[in-house]
Amino acid sequence: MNKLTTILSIAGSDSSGGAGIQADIKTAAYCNIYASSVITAVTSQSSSSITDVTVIPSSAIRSQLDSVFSDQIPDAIKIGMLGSVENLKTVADYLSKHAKGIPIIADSVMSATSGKELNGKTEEYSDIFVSELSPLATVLTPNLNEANVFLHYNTQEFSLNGDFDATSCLLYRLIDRLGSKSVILKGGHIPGDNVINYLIERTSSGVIDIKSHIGKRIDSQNLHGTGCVFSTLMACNLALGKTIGDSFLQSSDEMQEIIARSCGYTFGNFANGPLNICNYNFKLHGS
Ligand code: PXL
Repeated sequence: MNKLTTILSIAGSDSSGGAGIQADIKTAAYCNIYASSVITAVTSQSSSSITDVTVIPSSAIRSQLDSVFSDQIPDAIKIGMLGSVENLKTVADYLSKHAKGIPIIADSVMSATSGKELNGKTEEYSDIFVSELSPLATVLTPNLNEANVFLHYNTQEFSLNGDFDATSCLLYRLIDRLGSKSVILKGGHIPGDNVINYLIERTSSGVIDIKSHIGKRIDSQNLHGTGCVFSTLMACNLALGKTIGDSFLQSSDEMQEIIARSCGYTFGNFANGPLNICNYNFKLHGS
């Protein structure tokens, strides 16, 4: 009998169900891939705010990892919110010993849309992320704000404005600083009529390759968890053995489709509502 294809999500819980581990498991289900999970933190949040973050102790992170790996080595690993520098160090140490050759997709999530820091002090966390975790990563998926934090720029300094030379320059600096095999700069926060995602990759021949994916910007109030979904789509596509370049193009297309089908409802206080990740025929009140 054949083995299941699996991904592992190492991430925080979002009580609103839109982001974090809840989004990751739904995304894997949408891709017909089995997901196991290592929970790093429990957030109390609604679609508009986070009121509490309880960080899971690193001993429990290690024992969850041991349990998952005792069954089967995952085909790809997605890393989201880790909650603390200690958890970051624990995960990096574990994966450096046990995950050689497995695609690792690290979403450099630093704060929620509300601005709340998700991993303790962002400055300290991002520097240790760069020294310990990002060199292990196959793909990193920062948005423009996170890219600026990694490079110690302030956000105003690097706003891009669709300038191709400025974008290439930023991509080269990012991959150089982060030391990962590739970096995807997500375009959602970069102003413009289109959303342009960029991939910069060190290829096996040692050449640096840049690809872009251009999608139409969709006006939606339901975008909570988009970053989590995108990085999990990447994990699923890599778990299926696709190249980084093909996974990038396919995940960007899938992300567009998910956002496009998530516009026709409201949720909660008309804040940042959730996505329809699984293409469910959601029941709506009053229809
Ligand atoms: O989207 C970033 C993110 C990741 N993980 C968890 C979150 C959030 C944002 O709210 O709550 C658990």
